[in-house]
Amino acid sequence: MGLTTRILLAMLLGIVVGVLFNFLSTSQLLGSGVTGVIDTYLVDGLFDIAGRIFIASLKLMVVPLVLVSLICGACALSEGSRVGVLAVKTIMLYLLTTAAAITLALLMGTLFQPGEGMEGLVAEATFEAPPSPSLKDVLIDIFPTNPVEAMAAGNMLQIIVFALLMGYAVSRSGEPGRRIASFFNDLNDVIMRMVGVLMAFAPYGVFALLAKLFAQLGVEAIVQLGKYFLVVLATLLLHALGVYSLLLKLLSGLNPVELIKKMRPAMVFAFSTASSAATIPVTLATVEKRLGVDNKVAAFTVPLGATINMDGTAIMQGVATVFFAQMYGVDIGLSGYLMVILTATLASVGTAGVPGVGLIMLAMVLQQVGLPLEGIGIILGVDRLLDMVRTAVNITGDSVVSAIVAKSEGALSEETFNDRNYDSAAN
Ligand code: DAS
Repeated sequence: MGLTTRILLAMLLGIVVGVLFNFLSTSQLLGSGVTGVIDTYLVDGLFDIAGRIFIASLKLMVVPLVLVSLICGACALSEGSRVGVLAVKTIMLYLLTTAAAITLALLMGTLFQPGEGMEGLVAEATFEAPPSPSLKDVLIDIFPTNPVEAMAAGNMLQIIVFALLMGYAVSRSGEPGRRIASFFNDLNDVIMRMVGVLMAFAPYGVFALLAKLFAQLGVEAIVQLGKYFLVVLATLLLHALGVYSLLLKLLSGLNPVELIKKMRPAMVFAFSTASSAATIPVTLATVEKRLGVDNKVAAFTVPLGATINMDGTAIMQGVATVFFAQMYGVDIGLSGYLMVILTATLASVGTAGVPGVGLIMLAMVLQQVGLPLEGIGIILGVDRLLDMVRTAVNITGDSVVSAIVAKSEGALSEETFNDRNYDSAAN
């Protein structure tokens, strides 16, 4: 049985076991003693430990993989001096898909009115908005003052800038540069092999994360905010299966069904971890080995996308903004909606893909349009599950843009892309 199949089965099994434990806990069918043992030794014990180790093992590989693979990619790109063109194409497509996502979300929120009749809902918790970074701060912060500090902090944009600069310099260094490039290519192979080794343990990690989450998931919050939850979910699916498919077909002629089937392992990782950043090693390996995107493109587009391209997050922010405007009876008008699109798109540029970052950015968006932040405390209860789904959408958007850009640069193997061996997973 291939790794992809095992990961998908582990996901389903984790959800079933989690829901079962949730039912036993809420129904007290087995008595508080047995339920207490399950919670203590399994849910908060074995599952919690295995899940955290799994996420740590993924995060372990992010910085070395992004740094080394991007230096290799930049070396190869610089020979064709295509770095600038690649960067412009990639960033333009990422901003386009994010703006499309939030526009779709505002339309769906206006159409289905999730906030209608929700006046008087009480917030679960208060929420302080972090200061909104200005465009100037975001641009200045992209350039590292200390590469070691950037790597230690996992500052993806600064690591990307440093790696691009280093790769460019290596490609301009004649014979010594060729030796260094060869070293980095060998090192990249070793790191990708390490990712493959870690992925072999993925089914256990995915099972543990999902079993724990669904064992503790509060269903009542989802019922109370059912309409909001369903509108976000429907918009995420519409964007992932509709907008991405259209974009991929129109701009590259590639088959969107193939892409979705091949990206399943990375989607499950993103869903399980709720972190685009932690999923980078899997997204990168999957985009290269299963979609056939050359490393010189994927090494740039995937880490960049995990940081600045969060379409799923933008969708939640769009629907949540309409939900709050309706709930508080505030008419933010067309200018307000345009401000939401701009703020949400910019807010996603400077924030890393980690669990819950979408809510932090939502605070910036709400502040921009003058909506009270208390509303965030109301949707907190359903946000974890939505975060997992929108993270899977985020990395899917990264893979779609990677394939489009690679195809346009003649850096995508269509033979690999169309190869139906779905278990030649990324390892
Ligand atoms: N969990 C974030 C990510 O990793 C998305 C979000 O919080 O909305 O992409």
